[in-house]
Amino acid sequence: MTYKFVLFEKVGKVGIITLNRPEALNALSEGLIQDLGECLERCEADPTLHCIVLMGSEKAFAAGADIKEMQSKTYMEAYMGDFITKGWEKVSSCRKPIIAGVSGYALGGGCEIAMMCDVIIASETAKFGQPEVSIGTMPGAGGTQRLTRSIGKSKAMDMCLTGRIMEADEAERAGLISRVVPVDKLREEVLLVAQKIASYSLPDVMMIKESVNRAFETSLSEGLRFERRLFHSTFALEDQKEGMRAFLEKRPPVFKGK
Ligand code: DAK
Repeated sequence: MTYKFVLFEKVGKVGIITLNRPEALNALSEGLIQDLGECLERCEADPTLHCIVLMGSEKAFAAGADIKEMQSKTYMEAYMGDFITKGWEKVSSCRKPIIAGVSGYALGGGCEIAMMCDVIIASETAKFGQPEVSIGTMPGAGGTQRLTRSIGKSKAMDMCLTGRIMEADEAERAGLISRVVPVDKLREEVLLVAQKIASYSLPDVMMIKESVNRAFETSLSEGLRFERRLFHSTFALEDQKEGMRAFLEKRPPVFKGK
């Protein structure tokens, strides 16, 4: 299947989605978000895919929601139409791990989509920001919430209230991203990380993702209980028996994803 605004390719067990609206710096139009949502659904449904990579171009991961589409919307149109909610939630509700590979601008909704992913790996040229305040609005896809949980109140306030840009090195120090790599190595590094994750047992990987995400929704004691329950359940996996047997037999494991 092909899409108008995203490119899709499979490399082994990794699905690579590339946002592809270069003339608008990958501004997240309704069409692009719809394509992204459909492509993610397809990755979720494909049992041969264990990990997803989401990238943009070298100049822009995404420069935000499409301002041309939004500018003339009325309050009633936005509220009653649940404006740009649907496709966006496909990213945060995806159960397989998603690695964002960010180069260039990740602004507004672009920064928010990156934060919906599980790991952000950025090139040295990456620029993160929530500049909505500068165009008369505010972050609307999790910017005030995920950024605050990620980099703390003071920096999140600074970003959202001033609309300033945060370069890759600061983003790494602040904990927004996990690694910074040279721009010409970004795809290769992101793919290596995705392939590493994809080499493990898929149910294990999905449970780890679910458990880490619980940390944002629960108290510590409830989160620990949740983690313990999932940990116990991994003993029902053939992959747990195989993984530990392989360790004892000093050979690489062969995971079956069950
Ligand atoms: N929307 C539409 N077009 C955009 C765009 C955007 N966000 N960003 C760039 N473009 C277009 C430009 O209009 C230009 O098109 P032409 O004029 O050539 O037709 C083309 O991309 C190249 O852009 P520039 O000429 O401006 O390129 P520069 O290198 O000079 O500047 C820039 C790059 C990224 C600094 C600049 O383009 C810029 O400031 N862009 C806007 C950034 C921004 O304000 N983003 C935040 C948008 S608000 C929600 C979900 C999401 C959201 C809200 C709610 N829900 C789920 C409820 C998100 C809101 C936002 O993201």
